[in-house]
Amino acid sequence: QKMKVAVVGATGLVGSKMLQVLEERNFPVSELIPVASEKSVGKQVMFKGKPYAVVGMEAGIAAKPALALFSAGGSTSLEWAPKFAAAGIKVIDNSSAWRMDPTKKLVVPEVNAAVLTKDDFIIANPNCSTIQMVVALQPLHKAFTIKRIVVSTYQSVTGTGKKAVDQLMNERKGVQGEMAYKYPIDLNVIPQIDVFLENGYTKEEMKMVNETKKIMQDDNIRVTATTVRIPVIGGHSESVNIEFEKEFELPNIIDLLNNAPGVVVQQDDAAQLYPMPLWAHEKDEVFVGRIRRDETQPKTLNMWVVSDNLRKGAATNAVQIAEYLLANHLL
Ligand code: 11C
Repeated sequence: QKMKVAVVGATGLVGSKMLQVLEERNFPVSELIPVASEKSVGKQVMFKGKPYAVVGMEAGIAAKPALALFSAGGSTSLEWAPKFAAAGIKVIDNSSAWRMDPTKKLVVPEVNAAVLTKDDFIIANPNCSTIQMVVALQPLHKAFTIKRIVVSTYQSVTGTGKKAVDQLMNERKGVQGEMAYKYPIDLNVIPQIDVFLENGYTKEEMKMVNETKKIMQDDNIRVTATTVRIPVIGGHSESVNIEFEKEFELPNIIDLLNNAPGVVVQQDDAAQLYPMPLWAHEKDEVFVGRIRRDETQPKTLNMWVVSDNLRKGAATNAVQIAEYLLANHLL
């Protein structure tokens, strides 16, 4: 069953990754419709070796795709996703616009794809730092019930977009350019991702708190987060401290992670093997290592989780949702 697929925001970092992932995973696209804002209309994108001209929003709807993958920012999504949906087009949206809307599903296929039904016309793709964490946590939650999570992130500049990658590269070359951040990012660490909220946390931190509970379908899980930008490109890293309800044995944890869908354990202290963005770059899996007991309190674990934020954290997760819809006749 081949279908017309629109990618909205096709010229952005995540949009181009969506094209790459659709192609690599051989998603059955009969015709690609790259959609973007007016200033990108007429540009070309490449898909399966062929150039496609970028069209505007109205033309994207008029082309009647079965599916639209959106990565065009929250306000575009708020305005346009309902218009696509009203035309019978299934939208998988990578922005934060619909994630916490109780009428919309927030989906990481390894964790909660089963919530999807034929009636879901706007499906939300979670934040990158949340996705990689819940993929690693789900099998452990099932077995030992998570009570509390303390997470600190080390996030790639690609999460901000092309402007931030340019800032880092310009700084490395000593070239003056436009700043994506208020401060230099090269040779620096910025303990702020997105804007500050009234409670002193950033929006990114509260996304990790709220999205985790919604995806894992458990409001009792307590989550506290510190999210940090570092001068890295290949992916986001996270130090995660997890307190469980039940006692566990370490070999059992490693066994569960080894068998978890989408997870690769990289752990060999003697060989100094652990996950790093350098290796996670351009991979679809979530890499977990440095798995060890927190010796300061019972039933508590520390681990290190790394994934390519543009792939599993964005494009791959969206395409996996589309694959699930297709495989389960929900399109
Ligand atoms: C970052 N996590 O690394 C952000 C990017 O809600 O989809 C993705 C923001 C989002 O800056």
